[in-house]
Amino acid sequence: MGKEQKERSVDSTSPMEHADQERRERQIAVIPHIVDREPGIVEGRHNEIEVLIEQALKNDIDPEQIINRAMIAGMDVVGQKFSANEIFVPEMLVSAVTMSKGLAILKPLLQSGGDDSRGKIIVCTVKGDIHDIGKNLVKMMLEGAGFSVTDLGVDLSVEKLVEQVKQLKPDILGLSALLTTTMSEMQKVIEALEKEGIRNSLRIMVGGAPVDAAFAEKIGADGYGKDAAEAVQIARNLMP
Ligand code: B1M
Repeated sequence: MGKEQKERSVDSTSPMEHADQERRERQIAVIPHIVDREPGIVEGRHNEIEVLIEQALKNDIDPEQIINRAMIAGMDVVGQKFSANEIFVPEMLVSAVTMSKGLAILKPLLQSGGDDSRGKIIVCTVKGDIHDIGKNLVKMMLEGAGFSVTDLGVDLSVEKLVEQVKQLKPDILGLSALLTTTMSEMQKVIEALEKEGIRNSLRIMVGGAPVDAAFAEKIGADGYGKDAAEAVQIARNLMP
């Protein structure tokens, strides 16, 4: 390609695309100042999160961007600070409360108002694990995508889960674990469903920070979602 031709192709972006790009850059730049990682989630300012989110929305920032770029990023900072002994469980808990409050505010904006007819899903956090923010987010996104989701909560025993699967007959079972020590519970669930002869009546999707695709395959799960958006994609693919 000649120099002149190259320049022309670089300039070929339409004014609309330029405007879109500028808008995106402006939004990304403004997020840290509004739902700031520091005052917002990391410092657990639960009394201010509503106002911070309102400001972000007024600035035309997409709810999913607020969640992913500001809030989840904030929780990652919390995790790093906890690992470095800069903060402890009580502070982590206040950040979690702030995060949950923020998600509740944004929830209606993520709902599609669909007819819940895409399929039936059970979600829960496995036995021994009380982390529920990621699981709640996955639930919200699945509902937003039109699935009917039953949330069985946290720290759920294998026995209770098997009982609920028999009763509710979901298309998909979604298991979340945030601790390396509770990942093995996922395998126990699958083994228990196999023992009951109902493993093949549903699809199993797993996720959570320590989980990956290789682990999912190793324990015989049908799918792994890296984040809530991917979980929706996987759930769609898992539906018959
Ligand atoms: Co805990 N905690 N925590 N904690 N905590 C972690 C997980 C940790 C990584 C922090 C750290 O050390 N850096 C560490 C685990 C280390 C490990 O096992 N390798 C840890 C620890 C050690 C602990 C305790 C043991 C601390 C203690 O008591 N000494 C204790 C355990 C309690 C228990 O469960 N038995 C504990 C307690 C807590 C709080 C209660 C204080 C609080 C949880 C409050 C709550 O959930 N209601 C808490 C928090 C907040 C965290 C961090 C900081 C944040 C977790 C979070 O909410 N992230 C976390 C560090 C971190 O992850 N950065 C940490 C935001 C959320 C949106 O992301 O949950 O990853 P996540 O979910 C994502 C994906 O993973 C995925 O999609 C979500 C959205 O993108 N996903 C799925 C999740 N589930 C899915 C399911 C799917 C598909 C995708 O399909 C079904």
